[in-house]
Amino acid sequence: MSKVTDFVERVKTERDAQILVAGILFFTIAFPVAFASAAAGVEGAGLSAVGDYVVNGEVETILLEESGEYIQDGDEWPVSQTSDAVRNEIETAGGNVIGIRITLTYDEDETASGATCGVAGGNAAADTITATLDHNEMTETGSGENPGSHTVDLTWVNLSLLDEEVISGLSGSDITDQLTAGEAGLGAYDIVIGVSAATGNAGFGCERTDNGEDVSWKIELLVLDFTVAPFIEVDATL
Ligand SMILES: [Ca+2]
Ligand SMILES: [Ca+2]
Repeated sequence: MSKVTDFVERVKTERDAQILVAGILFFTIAFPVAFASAAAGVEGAGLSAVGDYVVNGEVETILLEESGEYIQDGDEWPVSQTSDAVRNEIETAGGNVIGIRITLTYDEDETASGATCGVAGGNAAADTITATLDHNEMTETGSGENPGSHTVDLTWVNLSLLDEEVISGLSGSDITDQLTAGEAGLGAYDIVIGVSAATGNAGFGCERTDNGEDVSWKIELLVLDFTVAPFIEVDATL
């Protein structure tokens, strides 16, 4: 007797074999049905239900300009940029432009002249370097003192959602809306860099001079790529 016919014979007569077959049949049918219905539940609710969600997002930068200029004390240096200049890069990064960033670096160029400067040269007084970013009537300003560097970000989506491990009380669609800039992220970006120089004090016979500052900058667009998914708690005790 072959093993198969032997088993069939046992199923006909033995209770253990019958239970085994019933069990195999149950799991073969029940598992796919259970998984399909669980998946349909998630699919059916989609992102429209208010519940618990997790967001995974990454901000990518696209370089608009890397430049520098000597800016006289009290002067402002305007820079105009548009999203058209980097249209392909934006598309490659997913298209969701959520902000603009400027990073400025600057030293101190204060000079001292006079016979006594070797001993009475005094100290430099810090200049203030300011950058203002404008887009669609939104604006952000940030200043720093030299020597040093600082960064100013102007963003127009709710980036705080990325800091939350689990977001509750919103629908997935609401979260998506709050993180999507769409057309509003594109267009013109206006940047103004200004310097307010300060001159330090020196001793008798030495004079300090400060006409402005040599400022370098990097201007970047911020592009957010993200996914929203229902949060499913996994019971570690199972
Ligand atoms: Ca100075
Ligand atoms: Ca200076």
